[in-house]
Amino acid sequence: MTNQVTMNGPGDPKLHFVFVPFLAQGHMLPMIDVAQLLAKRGVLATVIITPFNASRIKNTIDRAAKAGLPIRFVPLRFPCAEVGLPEGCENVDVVPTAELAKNFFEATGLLGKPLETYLREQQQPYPSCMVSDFCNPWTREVASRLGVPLFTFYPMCSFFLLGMHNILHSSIHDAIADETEPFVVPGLAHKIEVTKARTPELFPGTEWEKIREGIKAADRAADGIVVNSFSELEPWYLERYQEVVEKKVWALGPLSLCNKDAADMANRGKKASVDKDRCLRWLDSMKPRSVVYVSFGSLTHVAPSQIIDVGAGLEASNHPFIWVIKEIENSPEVERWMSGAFERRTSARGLIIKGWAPQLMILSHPAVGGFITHCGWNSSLEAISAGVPMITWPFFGDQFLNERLIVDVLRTGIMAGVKDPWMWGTVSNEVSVRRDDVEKAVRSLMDVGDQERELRRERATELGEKARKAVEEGGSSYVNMTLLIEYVRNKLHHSCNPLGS
Ligand SMILES: *[C@@H]1O[C@H](CO)[C@@H](O)[C@H](O)[C@H]1NC(C)=O
Ligand SMILES: *[C@H]1O[C@H](CO)[C@@H](O)[C@H](O)[C@H]1NC(C)=O
Ligand SMILES: CC(=O)N[C@H]1CO[C@H](CO)[C@@H](O)[C@@H]1O
Repeated sequence: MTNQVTMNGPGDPKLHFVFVPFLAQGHMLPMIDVAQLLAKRGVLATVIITPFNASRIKNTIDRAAKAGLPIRFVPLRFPCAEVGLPEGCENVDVVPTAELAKNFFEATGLLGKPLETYLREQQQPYPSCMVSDFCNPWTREVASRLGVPLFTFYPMCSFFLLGMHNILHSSIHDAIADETEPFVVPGLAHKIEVTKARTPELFPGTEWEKIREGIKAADRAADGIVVNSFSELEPWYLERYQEVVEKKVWALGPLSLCNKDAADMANRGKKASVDKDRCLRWLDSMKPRSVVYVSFGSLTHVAPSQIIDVGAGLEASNHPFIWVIKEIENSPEVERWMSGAFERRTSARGLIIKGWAPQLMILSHPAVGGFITHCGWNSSLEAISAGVPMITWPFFGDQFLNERLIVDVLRTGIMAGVKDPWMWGTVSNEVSVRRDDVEKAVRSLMDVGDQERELRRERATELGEKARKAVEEGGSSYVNMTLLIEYVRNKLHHSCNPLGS
């Protein structure tokens, strides 16, 4: 084969990054952000998606196309029927039951062949590397058959990754019988106290063993790891994590900051369920830093009794609020309670969004002074970037360790007081945080005059500034991206790939 590579600049082979996101909102959007950032630096980016997701992220796709960025979105047919999933079930947040989650992973695994075929058919330019979500360990074989480097993308922070690594390698879990007995995570720079229940393995039990082993194998084979974080946020943890995994870890975040203008921000994810202008007008009418924003993320399912206690606590706090209630949580019981006296009593200072909220736009508004969050990493990082202090309310997965990072290390948040983790795919009937505690947390975070509150706010503001600097030209994440591009370019020059020069 002759050198059929198109040129970027003098003597530079055109770089082509192939992105394989995991089909869950919180994984997909940050990875598309990486793709967009690279495309803005002149690198060709291909993002593998499915038809379902194509319709969901249509806004993002349209805007990338309008901006003339060298980015392609390639929908591959998602094999629902082959694995017994209902048609259209192409995103983890629409998988109907927890049992079917395994089928979902099985279906993603079947994308390997069509992906390879597609990439081979694309003559120009041949892929230079693959960036794959860690939940897609099947990409290891595709990358290896194509002879290109693989990078694993973790939409998480290295505090969590290192913490879990240390916990699993020290076998400290085995030494503890009680799920609720506190222990200190070994080998960290801070004293971080957790329990077994709050540090679950991501894919626990024998039924997930294949996935777990696959992830380990893909990590070993990978040239490096990409995380949605930035050096100034967790310098010690990033360094140490590189040491333990013995490979480079590129921190490219906060990725959401690549959506600078309001339209980009408002247009993330699904179509918003609230008129954006109305939302903005409402925020504009509020005093600076007076509003508390409440959202529990896209995957959790909060029980009606808990929703009612959140509402009662918000009302009792006397602070203005924006509160997101997902469709799935808007049960007849909740609806009845809302449309009764609650909505009337709080209509002057409460905006309730039923469905999907333009979160980035809300968090970036000067009227917002606090965020009750489920501590999903993307939401946490969005709040950190916006300089907004948090009330932490974790549910599952990495969220409990993220809470510790926010409360103990960054000290930009306080705890709502959640005790037990939530089981994915269930609706608990129990109230995890009672209305009085919701009220108390909102008051501690938002009431004016408390010195601790002012210091927390200052720390949050400073961190937000550092976050924004990190992604600017010359900032740490910007430079990390340059280094990643150079790394891939070097590989291309030195590989035996027929397309390397
Ligand atoms: C990312 O940038 C930081 C700060 O500039 C630097 O210390 C680190 O080595 C870079 N990471 C990689 C993988 O090059
Ligand atoms: C993060 O998750 C929240 C809620 O789950 C969502 O509103 C937001 O758009 C997500 N952002 C990214 C970057 O995925
Ligand atoms: C092909 C496919 O499954 N399309 C679905 C995409 O998502 C929308 C809702 O977001 C569905 O209505 C489509 O059927």
